[in-house]
Amino acid sequence: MRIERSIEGLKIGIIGSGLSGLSLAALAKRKKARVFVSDCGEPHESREQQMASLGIDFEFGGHGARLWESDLIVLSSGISPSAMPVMEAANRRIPVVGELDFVAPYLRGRLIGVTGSNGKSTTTALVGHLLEGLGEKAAAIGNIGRPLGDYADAELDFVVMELSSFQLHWASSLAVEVSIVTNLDPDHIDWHGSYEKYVAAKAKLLSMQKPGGWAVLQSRDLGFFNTVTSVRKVALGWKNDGTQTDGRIEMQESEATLWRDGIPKRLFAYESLPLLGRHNRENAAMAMAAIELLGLDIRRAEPLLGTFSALPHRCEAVTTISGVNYVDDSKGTNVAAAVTALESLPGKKIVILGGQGKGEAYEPLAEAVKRSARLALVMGTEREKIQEALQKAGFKGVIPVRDMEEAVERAHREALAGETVLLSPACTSWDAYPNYKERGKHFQRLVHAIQGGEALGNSPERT
Ligand code: UMA
Repeated sequence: MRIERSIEGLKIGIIGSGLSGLSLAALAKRKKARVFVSDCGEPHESREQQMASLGIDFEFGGHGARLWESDLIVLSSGISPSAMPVMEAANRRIPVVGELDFVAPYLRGRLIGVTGSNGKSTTTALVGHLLEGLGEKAAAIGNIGRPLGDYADAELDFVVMELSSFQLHWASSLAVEVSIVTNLDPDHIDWHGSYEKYVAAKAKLLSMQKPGGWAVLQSRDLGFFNTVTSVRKVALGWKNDGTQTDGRIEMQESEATLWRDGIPKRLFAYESLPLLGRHNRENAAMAMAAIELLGLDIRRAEPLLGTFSALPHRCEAVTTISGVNYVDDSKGTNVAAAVTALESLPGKKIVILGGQGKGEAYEPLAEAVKRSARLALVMGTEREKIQEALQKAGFKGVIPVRDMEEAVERAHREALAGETVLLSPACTSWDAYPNYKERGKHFQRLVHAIQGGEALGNSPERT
């Protein structure tokens, strides 16, 4: 359901008081609705202060009677369809709307939507960086950590949105001009119920798109989008597999080229890109293709790639100690991301794996670990499952550890010069941390403590 009319005076209940919930609440308040935020989690001081300062009523610790008086319930980004308040709202026939449908009517400017299993934050940030560098008023927002509601009514030329499968699941209408699906691999299976449903949520980005708009996709993923015929497709591949699409991105030896109507146009030379790995070349090629498809000047955009830096916790180089590189890829929260990190960084790895699982199979991870790691330190609630998969694949270097502190301490003791200690857990952080950023920061603090000569027992506490 999309919100088309004024919400002034409506009783709006917001589920969740995290980043997206607070932003939705502030937007509803600006639009003069009567806003009530309901969060089943523990009371949270800074959120309470923010809501109080905006004159927004709230509750923590459950979803109580006042929520059920709402005329409309709006969901934070990641609320599951099986969550209690969603079921209860259905019983009580209270309309429920997701974040995108609630905010989209207030977004100004040309819309670009980016989704995918991995690389979507980097690609979103890169498109935003290129647009800004070209002198456009642009913002890179959404799942990247900048909640959509904050950009309602902002006077922008371009809005680049990173969209999660959760946000897309709840969306019914979002007419982007160019969509990018960086890649599709299993992720969030527990939330969606199956890989097919996860992919169907992602495919909605194209089916909601403006007819005649452009979609930039991986050649190998085209099959998932067969039923969407209203948009023109550009398929990316490292080899021309002969697939017929409206355009294609050819990833060659040293540069990426976009072909349209039989005419090649160089997107960029790989040497212009300061990011590591083949996956980042694909992300950059998709971002540059979007710039071209929007009708902007890619010749002027190419040098701007050189001033783009890797996002934090995404294959981020932390430091080098005695010839050992420490790399923080805490954002590697699914198997495909960890496999990519393992395979795109040079040399042998000591990889730190584990956390909370998402219902994924670990066999592909085990194969990648076997190929490019010497040791794997496994922790968290998925410890036994990952250990079992690695051992089954015949990998001999599995070491179960208690927590991050023991993992870093052990990795430091075992690593040889020239090797890389890589945190790329293939799991979420939610069994031990509020989010992947805190997990990454904790890893980095521990590494810096070792570098400073501290014994890890005295290292700063996790926050
Ligand atoms: N809650 C309820 N009732 C429920 C369920 C949850 O009250 O039935 C409450 C929880 O107690 C919590 C709040 O809802 O307080 C939800 O908080 P959250 O931390 O899950 O979400 P936000 O802080 O709003 O952050 C969300 C995105 N999180 C998710 O989709 C899980 C952030 O993406 C996003 O950056 C942010 O909005 C701004 O748009 C994070 C993420 O992990 C990075 N995304 C997933 C991913 O990238 O794989 C999709």
